[in-house]
Amino acid sequence: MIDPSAARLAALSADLAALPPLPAPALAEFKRVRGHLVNLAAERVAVAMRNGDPERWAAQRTFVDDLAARFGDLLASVYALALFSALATESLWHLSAFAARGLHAGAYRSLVDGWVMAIQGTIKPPEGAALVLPLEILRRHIADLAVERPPRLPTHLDAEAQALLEHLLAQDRAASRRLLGSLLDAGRRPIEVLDTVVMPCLREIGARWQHDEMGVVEEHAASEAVQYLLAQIGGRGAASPLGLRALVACVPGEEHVLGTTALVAGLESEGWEVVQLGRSMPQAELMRAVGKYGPQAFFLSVTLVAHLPAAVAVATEVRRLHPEIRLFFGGSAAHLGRDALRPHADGIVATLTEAHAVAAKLLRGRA
Ligand code: B12
Repeated sequence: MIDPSAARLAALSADLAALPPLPAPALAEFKRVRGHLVNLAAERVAVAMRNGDPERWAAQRTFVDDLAARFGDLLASVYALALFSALATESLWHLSAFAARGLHAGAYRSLVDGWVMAIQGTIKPPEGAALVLPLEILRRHIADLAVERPPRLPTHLDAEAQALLEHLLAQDRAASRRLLGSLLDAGRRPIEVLDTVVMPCLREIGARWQHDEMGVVEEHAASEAVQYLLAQIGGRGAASPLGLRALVACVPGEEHVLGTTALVAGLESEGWEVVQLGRSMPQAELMRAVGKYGPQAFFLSVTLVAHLPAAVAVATEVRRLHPEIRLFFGGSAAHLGRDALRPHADGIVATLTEAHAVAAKLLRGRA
């Protein structure tokens, strides 16, 4: 098995990061013909894969069609925000997903080629050439990045997290409640227990499902059991209310909501009053919620790089209409896209504890 060594990934990221932002006419052209490009790229990859491995193609065509379209969403984000290096990490995910379905790196290369050909065939130079440049760099590195099995991101579980995970997997709610209760009764801060014990379990459950180490039933049951615990932690309330109100939501398009549910529990345990909006809703509705609930802090979650332009758009609008609100981003894409988000936000935060600490400090400092 070839492992994508950190050095090779770093080399590709560095090559991509060195690219200059795209000229405005190239961005405008891409935007204008994007729908057409998706169809063309999907057709190209279909032809290449049908010729190469007809059986595999027949079995996986829905998946490949979907990824060809999502690759377009990713490109739109990467182009608009000059986030070229994100193509490296995202391609690792794609290659993993391909490998998990028995599709080799050559199939992924044909997807990238499909996009190169679609762009070159539709958008004339110099715009077309500027748009394909990052894809050509990526293409050269695909063999280096290819893995036979998806890379397993390490999850660190200490003894307490390990014990909780076992209770969650055994569907032993009473035992998981007792374990959490004993940590909290011993004086541990709920938000810290969330960051160091509960969240690592959630990430491990996600990783096991993703790597086929656990079935969808078990994953759902364990994730629901975590949500049950999260509700309990938040519901315990705080010793003293902070007198601060937070709004917590996913950016438009974003369906990965569990991080926000955990954040809500953590903020409540620190005395925040919280309104949670859950998964994706359109920007206009988010803005309506801001007007209606009047939060002092607005926490937004973004997991997929493709949703970063929507994140920037919401942030810009909040800044314009409600400059007094403190705005924070979290979630994996927020960290990849931190350079694009930072000018529009008060902070990009990694943990629940950091989210609370940074926001409370800014708001109380102002009061
Ligand atoms: C569960 C899951 C789903 C569920 C989500 C259900 C739900 N109720 O949330 C469903 C089925 C809806 C889903 C859908 C999709 N998913 Co999904 N999903 C996952 C999975 C397995 C777990 C995610 C999770 O909840 N983890 C637990 C949380 C708590 O961890 P976290 O997200 O890292 O968040 C942490 C911090 O970032 C923080 N946080 C998050 N937000 C915020 C915000 C603030 C302010 C703060 C302070 C902190 C914070 O909280 C956590 C604390 O450590 C991951 C794989 C994985 N191992 O992560 C894939 C994964 C994220 N999904 C992925 C994909 C591709 C998709 C789909 C596109 C699949 C498809 N073809 O439909 C769709 C996209 C949907 C959309 N439009 O958003 C990819 C993303 C890869 C990539 N980089 O592109 C992953 C990595 C799987 C994979 N390898 O392919 N998914």
